[in-house]
Amino acid sequence: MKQLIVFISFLSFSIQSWAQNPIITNIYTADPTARVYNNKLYIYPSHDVQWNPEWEKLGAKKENHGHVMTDYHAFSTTDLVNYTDHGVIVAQNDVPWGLKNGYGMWAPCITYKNGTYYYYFPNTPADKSGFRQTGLATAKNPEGPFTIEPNYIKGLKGIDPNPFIDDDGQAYMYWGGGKGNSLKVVKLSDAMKSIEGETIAIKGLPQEYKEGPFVFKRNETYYLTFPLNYDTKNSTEEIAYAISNNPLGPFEFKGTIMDRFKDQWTNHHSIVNYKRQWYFFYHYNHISKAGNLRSTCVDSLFFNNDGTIKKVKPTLRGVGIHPALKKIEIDRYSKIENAKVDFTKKAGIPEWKITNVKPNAWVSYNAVNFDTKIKSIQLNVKSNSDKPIIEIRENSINGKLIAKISINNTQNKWVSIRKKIKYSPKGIVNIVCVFKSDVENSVELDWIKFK
Ligand code: FUB
Repeated sequence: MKQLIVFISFLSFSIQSWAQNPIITNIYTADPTARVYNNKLYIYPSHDVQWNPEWEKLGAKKENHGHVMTDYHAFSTTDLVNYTDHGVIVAQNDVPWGLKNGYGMWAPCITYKNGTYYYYFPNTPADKSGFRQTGLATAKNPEGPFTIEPNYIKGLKGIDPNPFIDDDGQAYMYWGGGKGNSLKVVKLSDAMKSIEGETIAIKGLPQEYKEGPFVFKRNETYYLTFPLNYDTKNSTEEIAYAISNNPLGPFEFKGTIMDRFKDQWTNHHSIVNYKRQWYFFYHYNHISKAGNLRSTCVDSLFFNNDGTIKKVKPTLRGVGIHPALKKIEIDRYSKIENAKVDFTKKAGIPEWKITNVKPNAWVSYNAVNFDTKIKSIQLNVKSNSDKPIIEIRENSINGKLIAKISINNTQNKWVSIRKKIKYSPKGIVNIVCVFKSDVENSVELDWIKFK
């Protein structure tokens, strides 16, 4: 998979184009909060970086959990296919109350009220008043510039702040992490810069480790969703949820939204409705395969008729209608049989390929929009045998034949080949690549592109 990058030399502003999971690959991002502002979908994740031992000379100390987090970026999209990176919006060494080089900028969250965007973030305090305190930065635009408040908000010691504003205008802050009744909620003042009234430790949830609360409202029901780990020593986090008819609870536990990843301790999510579809944003270590260098992903979320949430299965394909003329990274497949995916390039912006192709292998890629007539197809392939064939079919392995490409031996070099198509699909269809070769591993496929 290769992503198009256009750097615009205007401050640190860059525009990037991604699709499929992970949706952000130029930097490692985790804990994504997705919000819709001005008809655009914005993503506010945290930013994982690799620890540099040189930083110890500057007085920095690596925390033993291994998260190293320096600053926050904001991203936006209008089609869930092309994303813009708006650059750094808040950085650790600009936080007046923060420990310089503290590397503790964990999961942030944002909300909007009366013309102002309120961005809440955890950070290591310089006054040693706790592991993390919650800071606030405000802006007039969703991508900033943000102004950081001089002090942290008193009474919000801890991690993973999640502001929620109810339909009557009352704002609440959820936050916390740990075992027992560790998730908390409190009202925020009208000015959004302090807490008001009593802090409630939310009861009725599993007593094991929880963090990262994210609350949303649908049809008068308040959904409190959160990462949950039943066995912090031997297991990893799933995303679970509870419901209530009151933002302060009591909440009734309902179960799992996303099952745990076996090879990544954390997961952290947000849920948003955009253009009449619900989406589940989360993180997984697709690129690094390391627990503390995570990448933001998105998949669709659906409700049952009774308001309960259907489990979300993480996919590589992700979401978004793919324009037919945009390069298709087929290695971010919808379904695959008798083949595998591996990196072609891991450093920098990663790329993947379809490999280990066995006889009768096929790969499908859903939701490609053929709103223009296509004439040819281009494939980036590598082959070490004569005449393996790739058929491109519509919707299924026996579907209408779009193109049939016999591939010469490329002597194990990547080659881009072009072929006239036999049939141009119409509307939104699924693309299926069927590999026809009796020789195992005779061909690898990187991407396809219709013209
Ligand atoms: O990203 C650092 C921490 O890991 C977050 O604050 C937690 O929710 C977990 O994802």
